[in-house]
Amino acid sequence: MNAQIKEIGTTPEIRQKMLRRLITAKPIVRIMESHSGLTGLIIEHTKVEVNGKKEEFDGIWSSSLTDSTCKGKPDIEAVDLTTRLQDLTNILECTTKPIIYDGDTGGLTEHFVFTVRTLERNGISAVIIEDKVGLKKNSLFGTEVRQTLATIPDFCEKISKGKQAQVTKEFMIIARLESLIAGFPVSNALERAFAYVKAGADGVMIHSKEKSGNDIKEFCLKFRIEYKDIPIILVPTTYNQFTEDELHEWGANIIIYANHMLRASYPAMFKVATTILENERSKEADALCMPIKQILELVPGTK
Ligand code: SPV
Ligand code: MG
Repeated sequence: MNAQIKEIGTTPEIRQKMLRRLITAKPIVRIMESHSGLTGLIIEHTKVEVNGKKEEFDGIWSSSLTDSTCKGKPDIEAVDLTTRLQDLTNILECTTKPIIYDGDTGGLTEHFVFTVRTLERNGISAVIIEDKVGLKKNSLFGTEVRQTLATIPDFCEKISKGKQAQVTKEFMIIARLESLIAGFPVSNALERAFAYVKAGADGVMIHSKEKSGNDIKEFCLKFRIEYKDIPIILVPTTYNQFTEDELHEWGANIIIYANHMLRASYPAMFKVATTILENERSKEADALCMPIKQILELVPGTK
């Protein structure tokens, strides 16, 4: 049945609803970054069997970092929604899994309400917006760069205006807490998280670049005392020694692998480029490349 649905594709409505269903049905919803139709296809179709259990990705992360990097632009909200939607459309065309959109700061509240509707119309399940203001810099810089937090009332207003603007019941606005990234303690993140949930946030994403994971664990355990059911989203890029099961024990619902498709492809492409330059021909690069026959058969309908 599932395979049949996949073959005929999906509708924006069916796709959008799927994320909430997965959150209810699964201990951990596993999301992988995609920045192109091709990476979308990998996420859609890759399946493995571990100890007799079939594993696959549940959905797709549309990352501002990888969308920007692919365009040779810095991750500072320089790539606008319209441009990002072009790539997203390629992903929508060849996948059926739910999509979470990285909305950066959400921009001005007056603009964010339009972003919400545009994403909904395209069948996106959720947008995550982060509580920063000013020129946004990637969170993984931490305090190396200026990271200015929004005031709690301002960010609450952005969340509640976004919730009022949405047309469907299912669309989710997830509040991303940047307290730990900006050098503030867990207590600051918790205070904000509680306020954002009261303002209508459908979930919270707590981010950190600390490797130990202690700050994230403390946040999750304390947040769960107050809210049993509000989804917690984690992006374990730096604290990736923990398994999904372990993160679930802390209280997490969604795990996002935020940049791995892009980080995997760049070294592979760079190696091929340097190998061709070093040898002044491509023969030595053959071993590093997919066979021609395989690329021709990769996308159905190419023949
Ligand atoms: C992204 O993928 O663009 C993110 C996650 O926002 S991070 O890069 O870790 O800030
Ligand atoms: Mg981002």
